[in-house]
Amino acid sequence: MIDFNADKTYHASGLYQEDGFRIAANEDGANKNQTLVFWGDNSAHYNADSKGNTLTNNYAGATLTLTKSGGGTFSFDSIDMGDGANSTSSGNVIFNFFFANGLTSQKTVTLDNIVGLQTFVFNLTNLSAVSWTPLTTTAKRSQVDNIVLDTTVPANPVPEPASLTLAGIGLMVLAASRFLKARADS
Ligand SMILES: [Ca+2]
Ligand SMILES: [Ca+2]
Repeated sequence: MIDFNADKTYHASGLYQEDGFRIAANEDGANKNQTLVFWGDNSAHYNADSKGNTLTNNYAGATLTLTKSGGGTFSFDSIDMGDGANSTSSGNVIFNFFFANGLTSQKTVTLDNIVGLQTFVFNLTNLSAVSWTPLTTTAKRSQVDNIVLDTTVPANPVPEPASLTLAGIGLMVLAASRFLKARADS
């Protein structure tokens, strides 16, 4: 789980890495390296995680993209989100999901007008990237925390042909033994 809690002081950046994952800002120009903001203990009222820290998108409409460092597929289970200043602002954030097979999907979530984090569950597998962009006026900044990811889920949970064959042989042996027993009993 990416919890951002290693950062306890205010600072800005354009790239964050934790647990073998990276989150990068897409913005071009002067603001690129200041898009990701850690409010830290000095701005605790902005920080939606009272026990640690979050990652805030500090520029309106900027897209953040999550990938594995060095590439690879992963599962995206859930993410906690709040508005950028931990206020009562609500609004929409659009998620884009990029699957390893080249397909994409999109989902818009609505941040509520309650202070603090709320959890959005996705449970999507075989992803190569996830990006999100705050859309509406009051939520053009957003903060994220507790991103639950899984890299251990098999890329393809369908049984291997070899194990299917073994199961098939097992069934044939069982049927044959029943047939022989039936003959012996008669
Ligand atoms: Ca945190
Ligand atoms: Ca909220």
